[in-house]
Amino acid sequence: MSKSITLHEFILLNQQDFLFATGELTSLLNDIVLSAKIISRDVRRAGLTDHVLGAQGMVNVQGEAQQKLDLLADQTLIRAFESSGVVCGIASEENDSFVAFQTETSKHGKYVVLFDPLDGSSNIDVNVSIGTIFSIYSRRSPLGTVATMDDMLQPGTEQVAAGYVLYGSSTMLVYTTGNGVNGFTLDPSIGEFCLSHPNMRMPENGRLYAMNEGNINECEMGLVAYIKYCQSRENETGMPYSGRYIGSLVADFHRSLIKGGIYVYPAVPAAPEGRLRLLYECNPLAFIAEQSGGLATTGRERIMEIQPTTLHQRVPYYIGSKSMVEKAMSFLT
Ligand code: AFP
Repeated sequence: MSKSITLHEFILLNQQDFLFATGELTSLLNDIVLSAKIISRDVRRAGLTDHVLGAQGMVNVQGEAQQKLDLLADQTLIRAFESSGVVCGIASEENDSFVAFQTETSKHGKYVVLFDPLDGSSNIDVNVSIGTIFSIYSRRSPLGTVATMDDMLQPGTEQVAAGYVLYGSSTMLVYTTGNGVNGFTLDPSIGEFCLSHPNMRMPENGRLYAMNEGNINECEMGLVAYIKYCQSRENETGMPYSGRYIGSLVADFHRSLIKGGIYVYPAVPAAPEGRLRLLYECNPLAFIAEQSGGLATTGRERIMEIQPTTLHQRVPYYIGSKSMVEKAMSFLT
């Protein structure tokens, strides 16, 4: 049997991909790997200990009930980034504002990290897949100073790296640094992520569509027509597509990455800008989608080209197989 490559080895082997590499991004990715192992351990124990399952009793800036595991994951990541020495600040879906680290070492950190510590948290208590999503940017403010809002509000095209950890039937970490997408599965017996999905390519087309169809009567006519097309024999397969919706974007996206498919979260009256957050969810997955051959748009414009104006900005989201996203967009006026 050939020896599997661990994520740690893979990151080191690919360090030369980064122009003027100093090892700092490598070290940051390794911090994320360690946090992923800690969060995965906590997720796997959900239900066994009191401090993991259930609501924390607080509501986040988006008005959503925070789960205990949301906060545990958030704190795990913030601690890792604060002590990394290469990150000057972070922004997280769970916090009202961004955090600028205050130590001298942090002020010299080159990077900012934006993340959703636990995406799909309403699925925690029902034992359905959830995930962590992250996005890394080079800071814009001068080295030696504290991070600023300007560091956080960068378009997705500026991402240096992005990825997600999926706590599913196994724990997987998928990431890109702009040179394709690779996936690693956590082998619990050795506590290491091993390269299991090298050079991931999203199928150009698919026959699975995902959206919260409870909202269908609230959607714009073009989207209603596209969903009818998915359900008809009019599409190129001559058979209705299958509907699949987990309600954890990261898990729905992962399925599209492997099998092909489209995920849509449109603007609806209850969420006039859409529900998903540009900085924590949409941009990182858009980077992975594009790097694997897929597409991510608002239905009208490329997600990664949007200039963010606020930290918790939301956007309509169409992501998945290139042909399917293009087809969906052709229905919108
Ligand atoms: P939470 O992380 O707050 O549970 O949000 C999950 C999410 O952002 C995304 O992962 C889901 O696809 C989407 O919301 C689910 O929204 P609906 O419940 O409206 O379908």
